[in-house]
Amino acid sequence: MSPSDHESGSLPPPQDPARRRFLSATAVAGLAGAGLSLGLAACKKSDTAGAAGPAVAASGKVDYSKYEVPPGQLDTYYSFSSGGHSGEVRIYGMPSGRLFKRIPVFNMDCLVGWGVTNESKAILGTRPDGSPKYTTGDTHHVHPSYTNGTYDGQHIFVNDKIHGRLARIRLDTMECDKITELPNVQGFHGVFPDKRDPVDAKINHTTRVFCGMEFHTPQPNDGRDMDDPKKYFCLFTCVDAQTMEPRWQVKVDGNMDLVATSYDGKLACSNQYNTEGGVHYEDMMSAERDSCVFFHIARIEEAVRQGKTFTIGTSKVPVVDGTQAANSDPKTALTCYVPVPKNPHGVNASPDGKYYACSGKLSPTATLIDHALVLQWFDGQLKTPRDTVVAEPEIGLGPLHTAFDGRGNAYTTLFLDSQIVKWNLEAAKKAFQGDKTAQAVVDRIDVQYQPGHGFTSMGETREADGKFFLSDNKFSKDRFLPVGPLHPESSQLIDISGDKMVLVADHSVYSEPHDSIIVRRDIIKTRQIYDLSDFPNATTKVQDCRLERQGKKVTIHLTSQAPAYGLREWKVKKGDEVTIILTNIDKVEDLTHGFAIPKYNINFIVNPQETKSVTFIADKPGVYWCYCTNFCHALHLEMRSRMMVEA
Ligand code: CUK
Ligand code: CUA
Ligand code: CA
Repeated sequence: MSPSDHESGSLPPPQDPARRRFLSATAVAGLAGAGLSLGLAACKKSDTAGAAGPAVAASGKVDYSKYEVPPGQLDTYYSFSSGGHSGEVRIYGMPSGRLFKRIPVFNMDCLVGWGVTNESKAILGTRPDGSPKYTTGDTHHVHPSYTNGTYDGQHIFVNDKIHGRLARIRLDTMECDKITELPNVQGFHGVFPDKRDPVDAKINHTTRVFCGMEFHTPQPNDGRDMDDPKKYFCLFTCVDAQTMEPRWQVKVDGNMDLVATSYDGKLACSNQYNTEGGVHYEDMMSAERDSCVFFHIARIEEAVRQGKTFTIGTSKVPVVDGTQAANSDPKTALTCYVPVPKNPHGVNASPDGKYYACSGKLSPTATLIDHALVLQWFDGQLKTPRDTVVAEPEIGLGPLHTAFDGRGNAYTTLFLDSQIVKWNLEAAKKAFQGDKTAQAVVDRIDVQYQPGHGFTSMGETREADGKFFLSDNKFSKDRFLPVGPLHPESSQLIDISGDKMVLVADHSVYSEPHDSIIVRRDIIKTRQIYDLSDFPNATTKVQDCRLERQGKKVTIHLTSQAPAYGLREWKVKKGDEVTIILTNIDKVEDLTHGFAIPKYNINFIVNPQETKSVTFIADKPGVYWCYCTNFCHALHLEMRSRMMVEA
């Protein structure tokens, strides 16, 4: 975006506050330069002055104090947020916007020691030299496990777009416990757990996690077919939520972007912006329509059981053919490709289980697809997949993601308009049926600026409570103190409990959250401390601390207890392979110790009653003070042990 773009004058006369106009113009000019023509007529003037919101006085003034969390009081919600190309997941309090924790997942983290300790490396996967296989990650979508259509507080699943990995986080410790690399997948973008079993009525919780693949590649991607993009294809992967092993994959036409699942467990779906199979962006937007592809889970699993599968390269995961050519008879089809306007982004299931909203992105529309009608298509009762569409309201420019309030309204982020638009599902359906009096759009509010994902409190569950909407915006520009060329992103809190949306807080967030979820705090039950018995290698008493040598392998069994480690010093020889197993035997909640060795690149923490280990080659003779990094005691600075490496 060059400064001249701001004056490009290709927009209707300004009506909104200057700052909003500034960015919209930039973004639209940028896209127009890319050969895009957008229906600018759809850009309507916003009307956001809150009058009926619950914290808005008759004067029109918002009582912001209602949304503050005073000292000593706790938030009412957790917000779990992806960290984008930071590779992590973050936990915030809502409505305060306080950052509580950053959970390292695919990234290195020298506070926790993620990528440093043997335990974290075992989860991350290693190279033959013992270093982590990858040290970069790109998290986009976080979704917890479900029971009875709502969050059960067990796990959160998060994708890694860059290396095609799925991670699971335990919600009792808020730590990653498994990472799975999906076979033959590049650009793993959308992820969603199932909400119940499609066949067994007794299984009312998450047992599968569905993973979309955005970047089509030759299969296997080993150097073959590189110049023949027609042979490239994508895979939709089902991972077992318990074992985290891939169960099966589906070959699909086109790409997959976001993923959503039904409340009855029967369907999963993914929006597709590149049904063209293009390799350049012009090709990817050449068709007027793309698709939202639906997967019939029970039929796919039956096909896998019957062995109607193939494998790709060295992967043993069974693959079924979900291409349109192989699924022309609805009554046996594994997939249903519903046409939607060009290059959609985002698909979300409504909390009543009835609809999927697919955002237009390059079309100023949202497409509402009826769940029951998709099932009817699979039963052969509909003429075409397009007959499953029950509404397609014009909502504004650059629609990306949709959230729901549980009262029949949808809230869609408008990237180009820098707005959130509230639209009513029933009104949109009536308008689609030709009722000229029906008005789908009921409210709009400006956000600062260019929103990506938006999400409502409990909005992806049956318990959607319609209280808050968070808009995670891609640009913050002038909303915060300047901090150099890299700006923070803005996450804006909107009260949606009334007829009118009311902006009630600007929170800054580190680049770059994509998706988040807002979870009622009573659902989350965390452990206060670890349990020593969970660690077979724990050293439970100071007296048990020792050095064990087997040839050149040295193991140091060590405890930490404020303000000392269980051994004051130890000696090893140059060239020894040293493993330090450290158990924090302090039982006091919050009493964490650290362990760092200068020049050896070792740095990690142990929480109360937790055990972690590190292994390294003692290749540098000399004295190295192993010291505590986590302030734990008045003698925290004195908490150190001497490692002597003999030449
Ligand atoms: S994608 Cu980022 S704003 Cu990865 Cu969910 Cu739409
Ligand atoms: Cu132990 Cu600081
Ligand atoms: Ca397209």
